[in-house]
Amino acid sequence: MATSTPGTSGDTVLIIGAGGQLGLELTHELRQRYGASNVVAADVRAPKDAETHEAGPFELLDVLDKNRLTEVVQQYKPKQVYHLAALLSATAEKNPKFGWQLNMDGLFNVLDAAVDLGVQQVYWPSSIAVFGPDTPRENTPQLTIMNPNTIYGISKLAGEQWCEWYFRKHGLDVRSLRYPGLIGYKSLPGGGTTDYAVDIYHKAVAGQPYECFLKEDTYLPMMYMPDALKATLDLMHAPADSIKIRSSYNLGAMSFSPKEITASIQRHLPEFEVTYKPDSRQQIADSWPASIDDTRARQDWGWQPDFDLDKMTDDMLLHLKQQVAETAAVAR
Ligand code: VAH
Repeated sequence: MATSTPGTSGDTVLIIGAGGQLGLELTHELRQRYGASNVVAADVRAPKDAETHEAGPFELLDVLDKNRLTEVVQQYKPKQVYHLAALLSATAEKNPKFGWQLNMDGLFNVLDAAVDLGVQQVYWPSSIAVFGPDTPRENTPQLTIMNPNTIYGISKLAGEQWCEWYFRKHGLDVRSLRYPGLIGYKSLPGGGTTDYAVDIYHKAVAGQPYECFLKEDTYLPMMYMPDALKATLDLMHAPADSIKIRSSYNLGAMSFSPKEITASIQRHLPEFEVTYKPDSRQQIADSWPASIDDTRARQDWGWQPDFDLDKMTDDMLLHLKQQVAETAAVAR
């Protein structure tokens, strides 16, 4: 089935969870590419940033409300739906039953609406959280032992299998990536175990010390947001017959520890200090891979990251310092 590129003939794209860390950045990126009026942002609460609200259409949508979801899909007839709404790892551990409900029933509602209402493509993010403590931690393969021990990871692993089932049984073109920890300057993360790697930059730019909730030598796979956006759109634009994995692709860019990101920041801010006070998120981090083998993504649809740790740090600090200066100018 030929799929038209959204935004060309006025085709629309719907982003569910547009207010989240990835959703906000993906909304901005897609609006630049397809035209703001063709990208509908939807979230359970009104967006904090004016751009998402003012630049293009916004709909209040709780993805657990099937009738409201049907209403929005029938109104805009999107060619693509990006379903990003979920509870992340640390939050879901504190609220496991709702975490399961939102991550699973939300996905079912979107998959069913796509099949019933003729949505051409669905994107759904998975995570390295699908791996568990007995998964090989170094260069974790695409196919390996998968015994996640967080509700978030269990829901993402189950979701991957459901996406593959909807592809096999209904022919739905649903695509997915196992994101590593994502780091960006445009939006604050919410409830992730990897979020220390965002918080640390904000503290450094504010001239404050940072107390890290993971041990200094905790290696985790990470990715700068521009690379995550590039991978997502490369995957969604790839020809359908090049997508050989319909559960979810391993995706990697770099791995680092809190000690290494601190040293990277200190290249610019030598006075910056970090202390370590591991909390419950340490156990989650210890159950995840240290590095990812994403050979299949590179082979099937040409994945290639652009950012390493120091290049990300240079860009993050540049933009965060600009944000601080702009905020100060407005305050004057
Ligand atoms: C989390 N940022 O920490 C997410 C991500 C690999 C981690 O899925 O829960």
